[in-house]
Parts: sequence; structure tokens; C-alpha cells
Amino acid sequence: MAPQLHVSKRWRRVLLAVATATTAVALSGCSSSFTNQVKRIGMLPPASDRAPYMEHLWQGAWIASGVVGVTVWGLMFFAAIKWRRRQGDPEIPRQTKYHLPLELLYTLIPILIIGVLFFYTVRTQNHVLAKAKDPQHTIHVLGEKWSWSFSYLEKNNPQVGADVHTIGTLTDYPDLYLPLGQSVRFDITSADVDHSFWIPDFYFKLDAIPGHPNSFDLTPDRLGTFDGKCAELCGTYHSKMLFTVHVVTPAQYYQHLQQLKSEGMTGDYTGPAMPQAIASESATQKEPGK
Ligand SMILES: [Cu+2]
Repeated sequence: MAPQLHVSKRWRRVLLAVATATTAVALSGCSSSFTNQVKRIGMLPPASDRAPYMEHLWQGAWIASGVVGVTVWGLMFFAAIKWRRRQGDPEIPRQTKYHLPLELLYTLIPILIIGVLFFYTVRTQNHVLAKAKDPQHTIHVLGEKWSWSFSYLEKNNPQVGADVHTIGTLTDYPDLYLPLGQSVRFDITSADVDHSFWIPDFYFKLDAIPGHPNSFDLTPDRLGTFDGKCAELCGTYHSKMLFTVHVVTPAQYYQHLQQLKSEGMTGDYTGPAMPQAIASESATQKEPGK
């Protein structure tokens, strides 16, 4: 018996060492981007100055949900095992009614949880929606069935000297250029129905409501190309309301605006453009031989 026990212990040590080494190797093999993604609980890497507030709220909400979930499941399984029905137990166990401390507890704990979530949500909202004192750029975003137009209101900026715009269509998704590290005000309007202007990497989304202009400010703080989309089901081609965001250096930003100016895309665009686009698309589809 004794030698067998000795071998068993040694094997256990060996297995433990192998498991530890494998785990260490597996963890060290994870790229830093993967590790960071796990820390962000699946959220995209933040790309604006407002994103970290949303990120922290998201992480906090997940941690709180995890603690509540584990506690509830733990108590359920504990109760189910500890007070399971045994042989000789009565048909119906002792019933507990009007247990005041218990009822107070399960009323107050949810109120406390909601209160904490409410506090952090309002605090985050105040940070995210705070207006910049004097935004360096203003962009008018117009949503319409079914694309976006972006007007860069730069006529008072000597580097551009005009308002310039880009009009998106169903077949030609628009590009939105933003200068790195400079504050931008987005004025959001709609020409027809409700849309929602959403750039996931900015952790920001705001509705475009007809007759009710909305606005928000942020500063892009990561160079790159990001996806933008409509987050409000707005009709047949809602899924085509896509656009691409380019966060570039201020010099590249002005270069793009100068190009729009040279192409004659001047003025603050107020729509509508898409009915023409739809007509041209159906005309293309009807064209014989195509
Ligand atoms: Cu839409």
C-alpha cells in the first residue's frame, strides 16, 4: 500500500506541475490585445475621450451582475442540497410566511442594487453628454432613408473657408473624416424618420429625430478607420445605412476638406438626396443586360 501511495502523490505533483506549466504557457501565449479585450469584457478598444466612461460603466455593470448571479445561484444550490427531501420527511415541509426581516431584505437589496446602478449611470451620462466649451469643429450629420450626409461647417475657419459636405447613397457609403485630438460637435438631424447615428468604437450613439435636432461633443483620440451605422430600424434599407469613419491627423483632415471644396461640394447640406439614389438604383436594376 505504502509504495502505491507514494507513487500516487508523486503523480499528483507531476500532474499539478504540468497543469500549472500548461496554464502559464497558455496565458503567456495570449496576445496583449486579447488580454486587453478580456479586461474590456468584449468591448472594442475605445477611440474617443468619452469612451472610457462608458467602458467603466459597462465593466462595473458586468461585475455587479456577476456577483449577484453567483450569489443567487450559490444560495439556490446550497438550499436545494442542504434542505433536500430525505426519507421519512413530511410530504410538505414547514412553510414560512410573513417573515418580516426576510421580506425586508429581499425588498431592500434590489432597491439598493438599482440605486447603485442608477447613480453610476447618471454620473456616466453627465460625463458623456458634457458639452465642450468651444468645440474646434462642427459637423452637421443628416440621416435620411437610407444613408448619411456630413457637412463640415468650416466657413469661418481660414484653413478651409467654406462649409463642405459629403452625401452618401445606397450604393456609395459615405466617409466621415475627423481630426485626431480635436473637439468636434455633431449636430444630428433627420430628413424623414427616426435614425440613430452610431460609431461603436466611440461608444457613442445618438438618435436623429425629424424636427428635433440633437447634438453631442467628443474628441477622437485614436487614429484609424472605424465602422459607423444606423442603430434605429428605419425601413427597407436600414441595414445599408453604413458609413466609414476616418480619424486622421488635422493636416489630413484639412486636406480632405479642401478636396471636397475643390470638387464643388460646398454648403451645409440639408437633403433630401436618397429618393434620387433609389430611383437611379432601380433604374440600374431594370436596365437590360445587367
Ligand atoms: Cu436609419
